[in-house]
Amino acid sequence: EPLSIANWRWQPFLDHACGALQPLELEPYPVAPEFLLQTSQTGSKSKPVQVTTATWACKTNKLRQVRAACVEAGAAASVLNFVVNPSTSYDLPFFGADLVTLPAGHLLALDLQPALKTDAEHTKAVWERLMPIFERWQQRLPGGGPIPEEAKPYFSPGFLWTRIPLGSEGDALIEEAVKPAFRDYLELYLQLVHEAEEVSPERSAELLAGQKRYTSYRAEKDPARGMLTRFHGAEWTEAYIHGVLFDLDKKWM
Ligand code: DBV
Repeated sequence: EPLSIANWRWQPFLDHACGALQPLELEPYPVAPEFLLQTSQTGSKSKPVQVTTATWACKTNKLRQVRAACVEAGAAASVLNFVVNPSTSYDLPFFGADLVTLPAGHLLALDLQPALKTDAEHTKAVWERLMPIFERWQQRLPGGGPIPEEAKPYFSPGFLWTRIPLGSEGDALIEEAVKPAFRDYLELYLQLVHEAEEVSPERSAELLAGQKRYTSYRAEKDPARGMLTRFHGAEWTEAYIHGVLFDLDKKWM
């Protein structure tokens, strides 16, 4: 079912992704009600801000979990974090998008992230097709600045990463470069999914080990932890991060 959040900046991106997934045979991916939709208040007593955090999720035969974490908090924050977790029976990367609007500006990340970065069988064909897309769009966008050294094993060389100021020029850049980049990354990803064939149990075990490293890293270092904790409390946030957003350790498969 489509998810719609009033006045949410990233709604067109989620709508596009849901539309692009429609040709696949989508099955429900269960999410507990307190994570499907959570509302809270933030800001000061005199200037309260309503926060909505919502989750959209599904799965397919080849994709263990497709999920979007969506935050709408007016001027305080607007986020779409969209991650596709492939089944370990297929030699596929993750799709990751982090579209973040904060009072200080937009912070935007797109990537097809490897589970096994140093394994050419896992990366070569993906990177060859990703790099031209990366180059086309990154050159139109400002750089995002340094990323933590420890994060590097989890990025591809096609990691698109930009920081854009708020305002109409930034809005235009998002429309003219970030939106088509998002479409191109997702289109390539879904093409790779379409082409993927089942791997051996031995290969699947390697992919599982790589996915687990990636997922624990993302859960441990989630840059949204502080924000979500402020909005919804620590208990809810830890359960959301480990039980929904990066749940591979729980839903063993
Ligand atoms: N990031 C998440 C989830 C979010 C989320 C689940 C539900 O993984 C939002 C929300 N990312 C989010 C927020 C910030 C960032 C930052 C709110 C800002 C934190 C802050 O400034 O307070 C990409 N996202 C970042 C940063 C990076 C990424 C490198 C900056 C980190 C920093 O400065 O410390 N997230 C990272 C990444 C992917 C991703 C590579 C995949 C493409 O999703």
